[in-house]
Amino acid sequence: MERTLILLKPDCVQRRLMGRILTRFEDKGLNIVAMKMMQVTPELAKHHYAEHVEKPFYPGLEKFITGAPVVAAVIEGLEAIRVVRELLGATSGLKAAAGTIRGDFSSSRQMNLVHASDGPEAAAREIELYFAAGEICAYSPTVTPWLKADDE
Ligand code: FUP
Repeated sequence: MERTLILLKPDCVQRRLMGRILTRFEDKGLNIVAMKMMQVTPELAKHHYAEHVEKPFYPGLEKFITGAPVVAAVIEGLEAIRVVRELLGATSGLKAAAGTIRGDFSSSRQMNLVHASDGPEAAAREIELYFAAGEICAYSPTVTPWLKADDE
């Protein structure tokens, strides 16, 4: 089992797409084990996007990500980091394949609705950035035996 961090970004909240997008993860059989709505501060944005802080697009990205609340969540499942990234599609909504979340709902590189960790190190770092250990609820949904075989 892997865990990954997602953020429903301000455009997702403002466009009232939270429910429809969370449903895509639930429909896939992934398990939401932590979730909260929160305001990203400029300080948190700089930690989250540490690799981008010096880039020319960063000021606009910070203004966007701090411009309305986000919903942060931890998603758990087999190969969850890759599976969630594939459900999102390419970074730019203009390039993302139809059928992916961004391909279906976004026409923007910046306003691409959802963030997801891009690897195991990022997932560990980002989960810790947004959640205390006690905020993560490990549980096994009763439907689990109908989602995968025992040896998967
Ligand atoms: P991703 O891994 O899909 O989150 O994408 P990146 O790490 O490459 O970029 C982080 C965020 O910066 C993306 F959500 C999009 C945004 N971005 C811009 O707004 N402008 C750019 O020129 C590049 C990225």
